Amino acid sequence: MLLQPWAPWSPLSPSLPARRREVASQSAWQQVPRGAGAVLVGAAAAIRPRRSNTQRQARRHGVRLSNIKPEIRDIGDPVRAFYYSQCPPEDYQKPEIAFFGQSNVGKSSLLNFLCNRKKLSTISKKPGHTKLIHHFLCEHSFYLVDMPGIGFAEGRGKELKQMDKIVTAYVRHRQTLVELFYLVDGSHHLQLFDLQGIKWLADAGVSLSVILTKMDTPRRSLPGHPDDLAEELLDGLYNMTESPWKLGHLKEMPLVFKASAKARTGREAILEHIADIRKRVILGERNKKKAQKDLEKRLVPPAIR
Ligand SMILES: Nc1nc2c(ncn2[C@@H]2O[C@H](COP(=O)(O)OP(=O)(O)OP(=O)(O)O)[C@@H](O)[C@H]2O)c(=O)[nH]1
Ligand SMILES: [Mg+2]
Repeated sequence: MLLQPWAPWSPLSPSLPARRREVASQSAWQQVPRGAGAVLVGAAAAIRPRRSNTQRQARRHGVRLSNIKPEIRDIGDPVRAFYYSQCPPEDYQKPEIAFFGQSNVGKSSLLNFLCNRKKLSTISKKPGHTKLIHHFLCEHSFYLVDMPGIGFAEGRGKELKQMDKIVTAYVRHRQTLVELFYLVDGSHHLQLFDLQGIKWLADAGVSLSVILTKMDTPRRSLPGHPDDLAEELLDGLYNMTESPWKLGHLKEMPLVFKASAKARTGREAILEHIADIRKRVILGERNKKKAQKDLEKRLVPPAIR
């Protein structure tokens, strides 16, 4: 086992062949590579019976704006993916909200905390614990996605290379990814690595917010740490080289939330934000359908109307 540094935006990252869009829409079980191993076959096989069942449940539950509450009660079994093709098929009715950031920053702990479950996603002190992408179907209508960490991770070179590939593929190609939470360790000094990571995602066109984790750690233990890490982070993002915000490519700076899974703080604000995103997705879909209908009406010749 090696502790190796890696980042999807580093020049050492294995370059990813351009994927065609239709690959993502193929069924995951059709794409399990030969000899992928029992775990992978099992994970992919688990997707098949769930799909029709979930569709039926989603139809029965019918997602309406008034049904969307800042609470997560119903959570399905996770779909685990070691290869990108094993992620659940993209479904525009089920937007995805992902948790991303350095290994050990507290992604899995935060997901458990938000869902109010202790063992939904396993946690560990060792960096690089989560090696697969985990899709959790919540309320039959949206996914929370626990990602492998970036940065330093324990693992074999081959494993890390695959983690790099799947993270890059997911971030670059996932059409149903509506929001990505980039987690920053609030108990440490701000790192250039995180600023680069956020910039990399923003440049890739990912809609993102930041969560400062482990906010229970007393600030006094970090001499010289500024009072407000959130402000330091936003200043850092704005002032970094080729900042898309400073250049005017992006208008709004990311929202910054503060949370602690240990002290159980910051949950409500994040859940409210998730509910808002889900509402915006539904409204966006409605507007799209309405615009399509209006267009169709306009295209019909007046005599027929
Ligand atoms: N003090 C404190 N520790 C936390 C908090 N959240 C997580 N931790 C600890 O941080 C360590 C890593 O937590 P994980 O949730 O496994 O982190 P991760 O980002 O999922 O890590 P990888 O899966 O390795 O990428 C564990 O020892 C947790 O107990 C928090 O809010 N406060
Ligand atoms: Mg994890």
